[in-house]
Formats: sequence, C-alpha cells, structure tokens
Amino acid sequence: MKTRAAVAWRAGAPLSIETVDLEGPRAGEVLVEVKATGICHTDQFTLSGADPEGLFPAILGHEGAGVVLEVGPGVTSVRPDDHVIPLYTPECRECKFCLSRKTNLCQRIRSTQGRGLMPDGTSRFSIDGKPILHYMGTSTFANHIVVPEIALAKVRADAPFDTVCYIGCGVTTGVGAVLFTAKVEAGANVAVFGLGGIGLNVVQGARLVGADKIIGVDLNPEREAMARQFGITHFVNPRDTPNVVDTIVQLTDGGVDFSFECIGNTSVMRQALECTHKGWGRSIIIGVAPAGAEISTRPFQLVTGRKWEGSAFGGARGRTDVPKIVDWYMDRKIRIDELITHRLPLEDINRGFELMEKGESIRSVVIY
Ligand code: NAD
Ligand code: AHE
Ligand code: ZN
Repeated sequence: MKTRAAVAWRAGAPLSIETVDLEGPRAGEVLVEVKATGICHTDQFTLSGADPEGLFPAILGHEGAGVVLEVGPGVTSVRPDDHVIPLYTPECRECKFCLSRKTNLCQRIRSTQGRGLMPDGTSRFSIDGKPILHYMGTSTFANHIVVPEIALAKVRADAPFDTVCYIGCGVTTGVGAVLFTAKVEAGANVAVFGLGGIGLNVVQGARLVGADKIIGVDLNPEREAMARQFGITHFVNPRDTPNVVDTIVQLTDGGVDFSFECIGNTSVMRQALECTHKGWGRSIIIGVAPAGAEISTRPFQLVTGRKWEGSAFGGARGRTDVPKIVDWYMDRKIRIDELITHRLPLEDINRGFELMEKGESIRSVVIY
C-alpha cells in the first residue's frame, strides 16, 4: 500500500513529506494506522546526527497511538480495530531479559530494531524501490506502519489518540521512572532536572506517590508555572544561584532522596548525583547524552552511599503496564492534556521540532 510519511533523508535536514510504499505484515507482524504521534526530544537527537545509532534515510517517531488494520499469520494478541500504542521497548515475555523480572529491556528484537529493520532483517518501507529504514521499531511519523506483535500494547477504545500517544514515550518514561525504576516512597524528597516533556511527568509521578519536597530545576523560567501545576514545591533556575547542588542540599537538610536527570547533559547528571543525600541518595539518569559523552564524579560520592542508575521507558513493561497507564489517565489520576501544547498536521511536523528547540512547547502532537 501507499502511505504518507515524514522522511529523514539525512542528519541535520528538515523532514520531508513523502508518499511511501509500505509492504503488508508478515508472520508475527501487524499493520497499524497511526492516528497521532508526539514529537520527543529523542527524535530531535537522532535527526541532529548526535545519535550513534542514527541511520538514514529513515522514518522517525516513536510516540504514537493508532488502530490495527490487518494482522499477519500467527498473530493472536491483537485483531483488526483494536486500539494500540506501538512500543519501542517491546515485551516478548520469553527472552532472558523478560523472564528475569529484573528489567523491562526485552532484547528479542533489539539488534534488528537498532539497525532500522524488522526482525527478519528487511524494511517494509520503500520509495521507488529503495528501502527506507524503520526507527526504534515504531516509525510513527508514518501514517501506516508495520510492527511486530510483541511491540504493541492494546489499549481501551475510548481513550483519545491525540493525548494517549504521549504514553508511548514521555508519560510512561517520566511517571514510570518514579514508580517502576526508583520506586519513590511517600514522604521522599525529589529533585527533577529538566522540566520538559519528560521532567514534568517525573514531577507528576512524584506527586502521585506522595513525595514531600519536589524541586524542579530548569534554565527556562517559563517552565516554573506549569511545573508548579504538576507538583513542584520549589523551583531552581541555575542562572539565579551560584551553586545548584548547595541550594538543593540546603533546601532538604542534606540532599534529596531521589533525583532525576531529564535533559541529557552530562554536567547536569553530575549535579543530579551530588545533590542526593549521603548514605542513601539515588540519582536516575533518563536524559540521552550525545555519542562519545561520558559522565564523571568523585568515586567518594558512591563510596559514601549514593547510587547512580538509569531508566529506559520508565522501567515499564509495555504490553503489561501501558494499558494501566492509559487507565490512570482516563481515571484522572495523571494529567496529559495540559502538556500537549501544540497540535499539528503532518505537513507542519518541522514546526514541531522548531517549537521544541526554542523551548516554546512541552509536547507537539501530529494528528493524521
Ligand atoms: P525537552 O526538550 O522537552 O525538555 C528538556 C528541558 O531541559 C527543557 O525544559 C530545557 O529548558 C531544560 N534544560 C536544558 N538544559 C538545561 C540545563 N543545563 N539545566 C537545566 N535545565 C535544562 O526534552 P524531553 O522530551 O523532556 O526529553 C528530555 C531528555 O530525555 C532527552 O535527552 C531525551 O532524549 C530523553 N528521553 C529519554 C528517555 C528514556 O527512556 N531514557 C525517554 C524519552 C526521552
Ligand atoms: N540510540 C542511543 C540511545 C538512545 C536511548 O537511550 N534510547 C532510550 C529511549 S529514548 C526514548 O525517547 C532507550 O530506551 N534505550 C534503550 C535501548 O535499548 O535503546 C545511543 O546512544 O546509541
Ligand atoms: Zn521519546
């Protein structure tokens, strides 16, 4: 079939709207009509050329929601008309990683996914017979996609596509990092570095579990008002204080119990670790740093009991946890609507990237 997609021909160039050929689903695969997709900072990171795994030409996008149109042979867990969220972290429930119960990082299709290919080593997208690569196993900047069955969470049909698409990455990453990775307890003090599309979801996760102080840190003063609505109790702008770490340590009688880095800046990652409490502080890295970047701190920070950790897709097991997160949104336990600041047609997708780069949006969503 033919579909419309925003194609990334090369790093650093704007996306180009094209008519693309899409082959139908093979065994274990599913054809999905994408109804809406968010634009995440990771899409911008890959498009910029800073991602070591970034391959071109490709169809980016990994924060979508849509409807199943057709299933390939052997598919049993979804059927046509089901509403689904594509998962860049699949859940096969059979690999060593899934069975360990220690991680959400299912590795069943990771190697082909990282090469922009379907599990059989081929692409379903092409233009004039020339293959176009998939991205993160999802490619939600295409109106129609083919994905493996294990990379689809089936969600309730009354949930609106233009908001729950955000659960495909940002919401789950932020809320999940608090609930599933850090398991923040009620009464804990928390610092969140970066109050964008991910950080604000960390903030609302911290509020959900009953954190005490929630300190938001951002260079953009415009972020404070929205972050207060979502639960921060204190706002720190690094431009207004000589030492962010000291400021947070003083606010919390020795440091926070948990911190989250939601930027991808290795200097900030160090601050995030060092503002946690001696003896037990835990700092969770969520931000994605550019190729070749390294983190550093005095080992003494770890000797004295702080822990440096990371979280991908919020530690969520997609097929199991994503439908529950959709329920939390529908039951108004978490908020999404206010975070979707812009809605755009596919033709204007580059504007969504500009808004993010200028710090004018939290999430832009493309509606097909
Ligand atoms: P965003 O652009 O919406 O937000 C980033 C925020 O950080 C902005 O508000 C910006 O003003 C602030 N900021 C930038 N530099 C700063 C600094 N030095 N000090 C304080 N604040 C600063 O981006 P996002 O969509 O929220 O993504 C954040 C990061 O998380 C990105 O690196 C993205 O790739 C990554 N990410 C990781 C995962 C994961 O699973 N680990 C999932 C999604 C996104
Ligand atoms: N390709 C980058 C790594 C990018 C990365 O860490 N991606 C996160 C999701 S970001 C979503 O917005 C992730 O899930 N990582 C786990 C994985 O297996 O990729 C690089 O540095 O090579
Ligand atoms: Zn993302």
